[in-house]
Order: sequence, then structure tokens, then C-alpha cells
Amino acid sequence: MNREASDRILLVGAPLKAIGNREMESHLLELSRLAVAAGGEVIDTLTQRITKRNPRFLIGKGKMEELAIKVSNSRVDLVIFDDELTPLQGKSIEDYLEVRVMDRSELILDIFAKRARSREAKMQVELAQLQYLMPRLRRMWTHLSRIRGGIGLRGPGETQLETDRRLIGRRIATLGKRIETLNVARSNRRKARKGEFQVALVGYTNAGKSSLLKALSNKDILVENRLFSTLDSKIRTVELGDGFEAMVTDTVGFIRKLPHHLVASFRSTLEGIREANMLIHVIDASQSDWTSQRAVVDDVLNTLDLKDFPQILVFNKIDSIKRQELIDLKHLIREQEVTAAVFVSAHRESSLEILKTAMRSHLQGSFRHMSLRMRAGDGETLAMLHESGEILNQEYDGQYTSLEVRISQKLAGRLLKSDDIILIKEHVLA
Ligand SMILES: Nc1nc2c(ncn2[C@@H]2O[C@H](COP(=O)(O)OP(=O)(O)OP(=O)(O)O)[C@@H](O)[C@H]2O)c(=O)[nH]1
Ligand SMILES: [Mg+2]
Repeated sequence: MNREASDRILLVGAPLKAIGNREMESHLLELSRLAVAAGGEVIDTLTQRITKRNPRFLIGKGKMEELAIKVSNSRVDLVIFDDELTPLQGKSIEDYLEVRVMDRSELILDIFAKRARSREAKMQVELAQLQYLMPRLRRMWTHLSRIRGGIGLRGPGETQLETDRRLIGRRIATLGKRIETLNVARSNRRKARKGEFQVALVGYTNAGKSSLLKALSNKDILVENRLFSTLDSKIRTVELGDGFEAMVTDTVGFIRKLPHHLVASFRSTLEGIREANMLIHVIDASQSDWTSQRAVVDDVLNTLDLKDFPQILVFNKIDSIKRQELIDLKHLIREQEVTAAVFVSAHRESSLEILKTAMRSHLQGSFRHMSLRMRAGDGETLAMLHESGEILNQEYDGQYTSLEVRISQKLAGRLLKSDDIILIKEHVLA
């Protein structure tokens, strides 16, 4: 979207269920942070609890009139709905208000489009945007005719719409193919890294993932107090002490109601998380609604089939909560939680030791250091060890090959099932 930095924005929240006031406020606050992240200025808000979605306006007719008055009195030029609008609702509301209207999904897509840097991220966002746009072409044309000062609200003729649909359809197909090609290249690159201990940082946007990676790796990484500052995954080596190290990936943050087109087109990037040995789920402990933020992240992990993946919960930003709150939080987590949890502040380096220790103990649990003996000439097993593990030493004595290897628990289990491979010695991992 070609929006100017100074858009005067009005936000509309129309929660369907009877949700509490605090929750409604926090949803609107988040929407306003998103609006600011997109470069706009929030002038006013309007809320209505609805029992049923009005198919034409989402909110009731009376409320719509109130909205129209606010829009003209405050010289608003963009109205953003927290809830998803059907193509029909978007069009009717826009025609009624005579200003641009978008929903939360479109706003998030817009921010992603602005932030995308790598070629792949740009293509993924464009794909998601076009898929969102397809059923809404008629409304988008109305935007254009307004921007160009077109007469009235006249859109293009049907033929024009058809041509556009065809062109967009073609572009969607091309992007899909190109992204697929990049996926193959990426998965080849990933294989080369299999022998390393890989960790993926996941979490709600602004939880402090990049800050943690920066503090853990002592490398410069973009950290910003705005939503969705990271779009492209960054990988950094983190020293865990005693000679152990991990390759840690920073990923895009999650958010409530992440547009499904976006999840779909970022799916391949997100699925990269699966290649990791474990996840670090970063939670902003200073947010009063961290439980619902955590649930959102768990939901996304669920759709990616990553729910039962080894995980450490990291409660971050403990420097900005009160001492007693921290004590209560720790108490609550120790009582209820089965997953390992640590409490840290990315701004206090000393607090990160405990996280490194937790990572190290996962590492020690996920790798084995062993001496093996196998038939000389078993090229297949040798290739597998080369590809997925680390060969520390290798000797031939005619009939057999003796190997000292560092490999994942998974691979070790698979190899030792075979009668042709004999375990000579299990070393202490060091
Ligand atoms: N007080 C405090 N602020 C923190 C801490 N960690 C991060 N922050 C702040 O939180 C904001 C977001 O941090 P980021 O590291 O960019 O968060 P992120 O999870 O990478 O966010 P996205 O990339 O947008 O998903 C920044 O203003 C950080 O300075 C912490 O431990 N304490
Ligand atoms: Mg980040």
C-alpha cells in the first residue's frame, strides 16, 4: 500500500464474544502499536461488543453512523478494524465512510512488506499480499480511483477486473515456484549443518528474542521497541562454556490473529524451526497478558506440528517487574509447568548464565560421543555419519573401520539397531 507516514488513523474493535474490558483494551493497544509500526498516527478509537457479525458493516448500523461522524470530525483518513473483514464488508464500509478501510490482516501484511529485506522474505510477503488481494480487487480499485482523484466511486469495468485477476493469478503461480526453488537450496544448506547443536528462538513479537541473541552472542543484531522488527532469520554462534557451542536462529515474531496467508507463505521458513534440536520460547514476563501471548505462540507451533518439540521457556524482561511479582511468577511456574523454565533479562548479562546452562544440559542430552566399529567399505553408513554427525577420528584395519563420532541421539539409536555396527565405547560428552 502506498500510505504516507502521517496517516490519521481511527481504530475499531468489535469483539464478538463477551470478553473482559482488560482484554479488549489490550487488543486495541496492540492494534495501535501495529498502526504505529506501519507509520501511522492513531487519532481515535471506537469499540462495540457485538453478538452477531453484521454481514454488511460488521458493527451495527447505528454504530456505523457514529463512526462516520468521528471520521469526518477528526479528519481521519484511514480506518482499521481489529477483526477480519470479508471482502463485501470491506467494500461496503469503505463506500459508506468514503475513506480507506483495512483490517488487522492487511495492516500486518503491510508492515511485513515494509520490513522484508531478503529476496525470499520479499517474495513470501508479496505472495501473501496477492492472495489476500485477490477476492478484494474491486475495493482496491476504489482506493486507486480515490488516490488518483477519480470521479465518484466508479471502479474499473468487469473486463479490467478479469484481466487483473488473471495477471495476479499468474504472478501467484510464479512466486510459488520461485519460493519452492529457494526452499530446496535452503534445505541443502541446512543438511550441511546437521552435526551442530541448533536452537531456534521463537516467541511473541517484541518479547526480546533478538535482544537475547545479541546478548548471548555478543554480536550486533537489530533490536527495536516496535512490533515485527525481525523478519529474516539470523543465525549466530553462542558459546555455552566448557567448549560447547550452539547455532542459534532468531525468527520472526508471532502475533494474535497472524493472517493465515502469511503463515502459509512463511511456512517453509517456519518449518526450518523443525531442523533445530530444540526451541527456546521467549516470553515477555512484563506483559500482564503473557499467558495469552504464550498461547498464541503455542497455537502457531501447533499448526507447524512442533508442539511436542523439546523446549525451554525463557521468561524475559524480569528487570522490569516487581520483586514480589517475580517471586509469585516463579512459584506459579514451578507448580504448574512441566517444561524447563528460566527467568532472565536480556539486559543483565549475569542472568543469562542460567539459560546457557539449561541449553548445555539439553545439548548433552541430545548428542552422544561414541566409538564405533563397522565393516570397512560400508560407504552408506559413512556417508550418513559425514552428513549428519561429526567424525572425530577414523582408522582402518583391513576388515573394519573404527570411528570416534559425535552424533545426535536419534542417529545413534538408528545406527546401533543394525547388527553390523558395534558400540566399542560411550564417552562422556565434552
Ligand atoms: N526491560 C527490558 N527490555 C527488554 C529486554 N529484552 C528486550 N527488551 C526490549 O524489548 C524490545 C523488543 O526487543 P527485541 O529483541 O527487538 O524483540 P523481538 O522479540 O526480537 O521482537 P520482533 O523481532 O519484533 O519479533 C526492545 O525495546 C528491547 O530493548 C529485557 O530483558 N528487559
Ligand atoms: Mg527481533
